[in-house]
Amino acid sequence: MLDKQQSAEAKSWLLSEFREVVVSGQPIEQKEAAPGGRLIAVSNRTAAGAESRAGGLAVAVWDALVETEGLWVGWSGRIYDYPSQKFRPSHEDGVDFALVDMSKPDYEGFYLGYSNSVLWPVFHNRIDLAQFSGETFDLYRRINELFADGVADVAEEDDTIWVHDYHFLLLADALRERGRTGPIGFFLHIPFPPPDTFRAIPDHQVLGEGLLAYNVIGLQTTGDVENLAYYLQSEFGVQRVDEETFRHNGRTFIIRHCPIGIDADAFHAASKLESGRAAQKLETFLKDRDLVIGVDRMDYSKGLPQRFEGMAALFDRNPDIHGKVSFTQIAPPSRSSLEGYVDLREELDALCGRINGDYGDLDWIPIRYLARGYDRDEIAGLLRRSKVALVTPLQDGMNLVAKEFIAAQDPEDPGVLVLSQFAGAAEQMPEALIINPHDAIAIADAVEQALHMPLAERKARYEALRRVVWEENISWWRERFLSAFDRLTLAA
Ligand code: ADQ
Repeated sequence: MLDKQQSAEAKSWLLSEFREVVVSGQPIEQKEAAPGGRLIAVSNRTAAGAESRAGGLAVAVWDALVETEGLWVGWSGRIYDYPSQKFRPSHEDGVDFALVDMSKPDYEGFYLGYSNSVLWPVFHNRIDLAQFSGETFDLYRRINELFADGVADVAEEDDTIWVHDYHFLLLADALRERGRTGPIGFFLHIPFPPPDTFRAIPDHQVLGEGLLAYNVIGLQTTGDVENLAYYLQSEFGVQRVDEETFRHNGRTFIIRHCPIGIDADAFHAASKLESGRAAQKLETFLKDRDLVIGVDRMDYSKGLPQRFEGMAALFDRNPDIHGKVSFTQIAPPSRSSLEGYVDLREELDALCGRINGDYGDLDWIPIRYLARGYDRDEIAGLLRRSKVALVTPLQDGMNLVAKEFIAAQDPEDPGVLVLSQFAGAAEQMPEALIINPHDAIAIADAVEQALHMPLAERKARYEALRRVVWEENISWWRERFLSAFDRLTLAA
């Protein structure tokens, strides 16, 4: 069984006493948060099995739970023909898990359907790609209830439940229906869209009410906070008490801007260790050319075709760099059974072929595009070897690759980050070369500027970016989110 005692010892940063939550002098709710409460993370994908620790969410939550010996509730990653409603306990490298298998119809309706064919596109400003359907919404709601049952089975009232991402907008509501009054927080890894974009979802009010059942909501940027705040105020008459404190129906909750960070020390160390291996592997292909790199999941939000067009514009306008600069894009396919993703793959294949055909030579391939994953350490080494990183999503909650690129650099000879104004990271990283990812010429100009940037300017930009990546790292993020629960008490 799950070892609650063991997990309980490592959560000193959690709520630690009985509390009366009070705002403006009025008691608004009674909450029991006794010593012994632990952290329970809930997310669709977990990091059970080392091979699954590559995605942004997996990496961030794994690091947080390892440090605190927490419990992680989620999907096992397995799909079966029969329904499964039992969460199975397991333990791995200091973290307890409770995992559930999914039936094929549930996976298709909940994960591929509502989560990734409605919420993902709408939240990334692509209403045109959304496939609204009452049927998949019902499945979404049912899986949120299934998870609520799983969490209710393992959670004590004094545990802090930390729910992750758009798959579980309705989880707190379902837990409240099951009688839970203890603290529940929610962190959204993707952007929260402008209110009218969110309103395009036929069930937006149910989702909005679902969010109101959380005590703490964490979002990546101040823009996301304003979008959600404005939506809740205008749709439900929620009252804003201060920048991050809100009241509704006698309850108080916090919406806090919590930009996610990385383990900068670990990434930096890996990049130093691995840069030799990366150099060796790249030698034949790269020779003494400058490397421009992109590392992304293959997703339409990442702006990959636009980035390829930007590189084509660079080669078109600068014949003198032919043979001297190479662009490598690493892009492992994800959600590849969905239409938008199939189209993207075809578009990238065609673009890459065209650009190499137009500009390449017998001894030079302008664009290398690798549709596969690499381990984190190898990515760290590659980022260190790169002169320029292109992080140019059309919309992105944060984008960890931007921070990883900075963490990987040699302080004495740092590379230059070209960053989309629509990545959440742009708010914290204004010293990058900020561009509009829809503008191929702007991308080309920024890469040209980066390739010619004097060392002193590269160092000055790097130093400013380094500060934020190290100071606002993964531990800072976790503490910033969890300390919002204390703010509920302090608001008295
Ligand atoms: P993602 O959309 O997955 O995450 P991102 O933030 O870039 O995007 O994180 C990707 C992670 O996977 C990085 O750590 C990166 O190094 C790794 N990765 C990418 N390509 C890889 C490859 N080919 N092989 C191995 N590893 C690879 C979501 C949101 C983001 C938000 C994160 C965290 O969409 O906006 O930053 O969650 O909150």
